[in-house]
Amino acid sequence: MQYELTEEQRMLQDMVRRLAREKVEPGAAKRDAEGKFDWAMVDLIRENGLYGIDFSEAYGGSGAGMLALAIVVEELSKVDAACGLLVADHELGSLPIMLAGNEEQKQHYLPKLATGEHLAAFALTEPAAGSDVARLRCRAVKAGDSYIINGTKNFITNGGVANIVTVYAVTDPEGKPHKNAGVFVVEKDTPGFSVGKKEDKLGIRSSDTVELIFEDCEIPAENLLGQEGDGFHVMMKTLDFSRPGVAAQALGIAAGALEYATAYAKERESFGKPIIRHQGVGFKLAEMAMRTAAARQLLYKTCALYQEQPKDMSRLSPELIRMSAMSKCYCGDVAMWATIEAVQVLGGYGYIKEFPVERMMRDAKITQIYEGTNEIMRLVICNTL
Ligand code: COS
Repeated sequence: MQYELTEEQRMLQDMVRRLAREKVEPGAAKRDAEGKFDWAMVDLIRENGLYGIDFSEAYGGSGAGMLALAIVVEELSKVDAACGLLVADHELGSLPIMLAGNEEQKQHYLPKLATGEHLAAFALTEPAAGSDVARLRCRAVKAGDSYIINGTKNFITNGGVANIVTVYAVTDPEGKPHKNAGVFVVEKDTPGFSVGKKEDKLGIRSSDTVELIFEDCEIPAENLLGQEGDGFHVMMKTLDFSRPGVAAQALGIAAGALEYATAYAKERESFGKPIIRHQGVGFKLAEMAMRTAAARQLLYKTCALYQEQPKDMSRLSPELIRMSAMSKCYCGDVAMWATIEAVQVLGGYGYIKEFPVERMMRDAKITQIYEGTNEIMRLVICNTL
């Protein structure tokens, strides 16, 4: 395994960094204030071929791998975490098809997802459960050549804008908890499928977060991914593969806050010198730099290991499951901590909306919550020791 980024990965990083500075950063504060989904960001990602970065070439992707995906999400998230999430969540919604879909399903769905012509969302969480997957209630009942889905999913990123949603639903309520569900592809215009309440959030405000409602929603039986009973394992493996994407978003937030606070501390003077030269401030920045660098190493290593794994339903080793959880947990905690420190470095200016660090602090919080809370991540880590 090569330790440094390859020439191609560096070029990708430079390209996305420039794109982020020129096209994403200028509108980030406005998008946050308005809390409105911005299709211009989707177009930008589409035009630059970033949606398909970790999709296999066989299905129209660039096959650049998970580390390339992390680089893209990190660079976008440095200036706007909601924009980085567009890419990470699209991957999350598509992963059940990549991992558990049959050849026909892959050929049918993945090429349009790879170009971003279609967007994907992932629907697992319900009002009554998010962490305790085995107790989810959404139901899928087989009726001839169809399944009828009933239930509600909430906090679904991209739920209102996606063309397809990968949905977890219980097929056998009397069955064993981890063997009683399936994952289904539901297309946007299916009768009985509707978008409910849109959430007004603390952070990642321009990201689309909605409730999805299934009322006698009839889908073809061939939209089941894998077999009935595979659902829990499909979702667990999806999350193992997707959590590095959230980690990359968190890492980007931390790195963006570090960059901004450092530049500020070099300019701003107090007691006759730049505040970075006061150890109270300088040591904060040193600590932020250290933890951000450590988070990046952990994440990049995880991605390098994951991109060697086959995207199918074979079992991952406990070490790999742990690496993914550690990356997500550590990067999320670093993002939260580093953005609070960045606000402190900017003092009063850190607390007002004219400067981006308060937005970064609000955006960071979700990375400790979604795709498995950091408490669940610690559970996964200790379960795999
Ligand atoms: N990767 C792969 N397989 C996993 C796994 C993982 N991360 N975690 C558990 N499994 C497997 C186990 O190996 C076990 O397999 P067998 O039944 O074949 O032995 C099975 O799943 C059940 O495991 P366990 O008994 O540990 O399941 P629990 O119901 O106790 O739940 C946790 C385990 C809590 C780890 C799981 O439910 C989870 O990850 N929850 C968080 C879900 C989440 O991220 N929600 C956020 C919303 S999505 S944005």
